[in-house]
Amino acid sequence: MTETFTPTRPIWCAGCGDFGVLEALITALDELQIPVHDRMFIAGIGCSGSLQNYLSCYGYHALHGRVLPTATGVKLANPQLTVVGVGGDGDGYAIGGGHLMHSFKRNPGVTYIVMNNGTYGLTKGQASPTSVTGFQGNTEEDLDPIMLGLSIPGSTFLARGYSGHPAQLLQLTLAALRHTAAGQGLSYLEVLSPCVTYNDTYREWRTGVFNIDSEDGYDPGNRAGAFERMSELREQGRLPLGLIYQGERPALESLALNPEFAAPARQDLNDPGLAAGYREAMQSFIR
Ligand SMILES: Cc1ncc(C[n+]2csc(CCOP(=O)(O)OP(=O)(O)O)c2C)c(N)n1
Ligand code: SF4
Ligand SMILES: [Mg+2]
Repeated sequence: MTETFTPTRPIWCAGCGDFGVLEALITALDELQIPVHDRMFIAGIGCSGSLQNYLSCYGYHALHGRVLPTATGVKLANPQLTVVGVGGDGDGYAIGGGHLMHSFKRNPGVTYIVMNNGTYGLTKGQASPTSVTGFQGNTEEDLDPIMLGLSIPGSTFLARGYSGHPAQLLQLTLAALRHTAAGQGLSYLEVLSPCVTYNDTYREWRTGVFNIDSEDGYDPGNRAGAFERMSELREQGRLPLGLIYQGERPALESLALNPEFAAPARQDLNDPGLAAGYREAMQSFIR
């Protein structure tokens, strides 16, 4: 079957952090033995959004900023799929920012990976919501989406990796995929992924990151404690990496779908009760 999903070669600039995310995903999907035909990637618009072309999977390039609602719809239509959303900080936090908070609240069974480079890479380096003050004349404070996630009680998995730390990034990618596969809903993984062409942050991030996974006494199950620690680290100008919060709550699809009926994409279209409705629906698209 794998011949059906022949990936193309990445067209990213040499040194782009997105290579690290791609590598972690390829390894994690193989390690978890997720069949190629069960992988559904929803990609945003941006350099990061081309990731779905580079690994063996089904892929759909969503409208700019609409990764999460599209991925949620896919999961509700066919909960058996491993649904992964991928995109950038512009796609996910600017034009798609409203969907992020509602997705934390809804908790759909989707793994969402944001490649945060603090800029709009594809459109040549404008400021994004995570750009630091002063970047391209930016007068605003940068957004911390992990703290946003912590402030929304429905969120269940919040982590941050760095493409410069590939071993930890692989572990976080595996943990995110496992969280969602266990029926716990949205696993959100932000990856610090430098744009070497328009915002080369390798130098700042090498010293700025702080590994919370190796901090004695840090409890990722304690939301209030996590918020407090994230606030302290932000005050100190540090960028926390690791599993920041993990809680338990059933995924949206297990609450919203009626278990007495097959999910929409798994219904038998030969069923005479459905065939007429299906024909009618198809007919409605024909002028
Ligand atoms: C509706 C709409 N508005 C604006 C654009 C132009 N546009 C394309 S990509 C992009 C932002 C990309 O930034 P990001 O999501 O951070 O991805 P990156 O390229 O940095 O990976 C913008 C504004 C668009 N394609 N569609
Ligand atoms: S412009 Fe930046 S984000 Fe886009 S491929 Fe190049 S390094 Fe990566
Ligand atoms: Mg970006």
